[in-house]
Amino acid sequence: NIGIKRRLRRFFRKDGRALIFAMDHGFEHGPTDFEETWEHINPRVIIRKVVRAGIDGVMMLPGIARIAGDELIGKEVGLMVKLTSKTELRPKEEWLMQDQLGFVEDAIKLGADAVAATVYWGSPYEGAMMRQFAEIASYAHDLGYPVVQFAYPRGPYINEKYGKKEDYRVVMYGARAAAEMGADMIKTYWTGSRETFAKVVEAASGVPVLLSGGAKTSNPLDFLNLVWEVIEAGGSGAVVGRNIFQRKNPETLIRALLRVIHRNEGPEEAAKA
Ligand code: FBP
Repeated sequence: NIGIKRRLRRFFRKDGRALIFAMDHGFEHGPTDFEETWEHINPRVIIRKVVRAGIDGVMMLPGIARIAGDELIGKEVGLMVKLTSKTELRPKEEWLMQDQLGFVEDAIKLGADAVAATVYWGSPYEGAMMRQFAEIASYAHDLGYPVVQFAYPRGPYINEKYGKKEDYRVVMYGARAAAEMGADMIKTYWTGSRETFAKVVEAASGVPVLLSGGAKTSNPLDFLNLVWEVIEAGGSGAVVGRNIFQRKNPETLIRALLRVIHRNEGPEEAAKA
């Protein structure tokens, strides 16, 4: 499908890699995620910064795309609109479900280049999220739009059997399940080592696997190092939220991340440039 291929290229450079900024935290975690860098609660402010630093793509929910999507007009930056989420206001047992909050048509009207949805593999609500993803993907694919799966193993059975959600056997399983469902891009957790992440990439059988950033590291070099490991493992880049917007001046780190991702530079070298 040429539409899917063309739109994927709005995120991935010729090298097949991308750095994407994630900005759905005001919904998924709540505005307190922005407490330390409150000026970034205004999506225009942070989006201007990440675009200026050369980011490849931006991921947001439909409402923020309506508010600040015009910041991307005329820029070579892919727009990914995520169509599922959850708040942390709901009862904790329900945190294992993401619900649909918008439709493929909404994303298209906003000028999206891709749509995204989460599946918490292993959740008691896994079936509902699979159906949601299948509906979104079937419709988006018909119209030539790529679909990104945030493939996150999560749930009591996983903790019981594997000890943690980042165990590579479950992350690999989630990535494989996403590929089997027809995802065009997969975002998932770091598994703790290059060797294990390489297995996740292999299990995805050619569907690009991107790192889900995670909590801010106090030393930016640690995060650069993590992304470098992802690239060395065959990963296709990273989708990063807190490690970007929780820093007052994220441009320096973004530029260094782009050097690691697109120029194969090691973390120290990239940080010095
Ligand atoms: P981060 O880089 O801040 O982890 O952002 C990536 C992301 O997937 C966001 O899109 C989402 O809001 C957040 O992580 C969810 O994190 P979690 O469910 O692990 O708390």
